[in-house]
Amino acid sequence: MRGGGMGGMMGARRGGMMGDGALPLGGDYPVLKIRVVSRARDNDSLPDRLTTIKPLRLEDAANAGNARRITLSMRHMSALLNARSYKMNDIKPDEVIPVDTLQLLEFDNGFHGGMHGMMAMPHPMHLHGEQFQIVKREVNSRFQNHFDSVSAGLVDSGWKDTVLVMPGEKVTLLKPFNDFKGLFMYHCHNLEHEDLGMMRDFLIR
Ligand SMILES: [Cu+2]
Repeated sequence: MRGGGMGGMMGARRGGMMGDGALPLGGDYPVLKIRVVSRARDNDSLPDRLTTIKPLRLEDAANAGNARRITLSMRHMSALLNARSYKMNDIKPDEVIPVDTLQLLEFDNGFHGGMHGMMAMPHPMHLHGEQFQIVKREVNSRFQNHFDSVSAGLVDSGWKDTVLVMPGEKVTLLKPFNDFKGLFMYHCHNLEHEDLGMMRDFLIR
């Protein structure tokens, strides 16, 4: 079995720093060898319908015309959300959300510019609490090759708790904040990035 896409991109990045033989962006590389040792029969069939998903509606959002923007950025030894690092009990006004509302949020990973080579990183963004739905994914044409390297594997429909935001992208989503007040984290799920501070709290009240 061959891998590619984002792994290939990481290979290219590593090669760029070390100067050794790097994988080209999207290049193939071996990840798994499967040895078939016996024959088996499979009579399983998928149900006609798995589940019904009720689409969230933009017009139901409390801020339909004014998405809460969360800008993703990397600096030397830090990874930031709206230029902030994680800190306990450090809720800023744009991180306060009224309970029982549907919110329009956008993750901006350099879509509006300002990102340079080494800072171009994919961020799998995770929001605690209820699951959300993706409204749209926009790609800055300068970063089209990053999108193309993973687009075949992206599933933007249905309920999500994490969304991959590639360099040069802006992903807009609808997320309900129903029933429970308190602190709800949002963070990059890349372990190195969250350890570098790429994590914040929403205060639902
Ligand atoms: Cu990240």
